[in-house]
Amino acid sequence: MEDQSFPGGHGMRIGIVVANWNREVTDALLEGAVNTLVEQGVAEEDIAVQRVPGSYELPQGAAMMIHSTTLDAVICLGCVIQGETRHFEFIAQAVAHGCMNLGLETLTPVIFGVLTTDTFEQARDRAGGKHGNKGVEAAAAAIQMAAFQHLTDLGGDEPGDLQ
Ligand code: DLZ
Repeated sequence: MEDQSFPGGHGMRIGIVVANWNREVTDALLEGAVNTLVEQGVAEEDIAVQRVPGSYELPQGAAMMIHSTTLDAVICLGCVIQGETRHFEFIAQAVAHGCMNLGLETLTPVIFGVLTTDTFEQARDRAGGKHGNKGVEAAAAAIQMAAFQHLTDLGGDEPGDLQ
């Protein structure tokens, strides 16, 4: 990590919900996320992975995880590709709003790790290709938000101290 003050993930328990649609891409996002969590100190046994059919089901899958087990954050991983249909807009917007609302309602950080691209190639480029891996970014965001929440739970430092 570039930021030396980045909080570690030791002792954190992180859920990951992954969509099966465009699985080649979502598997690469999952790999990037899990590797990053482990590199940052999250124990492998504290990473819970669940699969859902498509990105549309990600918020509901995340809600099920939050309500059935104790988690410090949930990462939603998916890949929505603009096709011939208007499914793209409906799915992408529903997932984005669903993740945001779930995080606000439960105060468990819900991380939006969903690629929304015009082509499959663009998605591949962002799942371990020339434009990095959004799964890595999502894992970093999960740790940062979980640490933020721990600080606020303790009523201690200002959130700004995490920057
Ligand atoms: C139906 C659909 C379509 C057309 N495209 C995608 C996509 O690009 N990425 C994705 O994750 N899921 C897609 N789906 C499936 C929906 O997310 C959902 O699983 C189904 O509509 C069933 O609710």
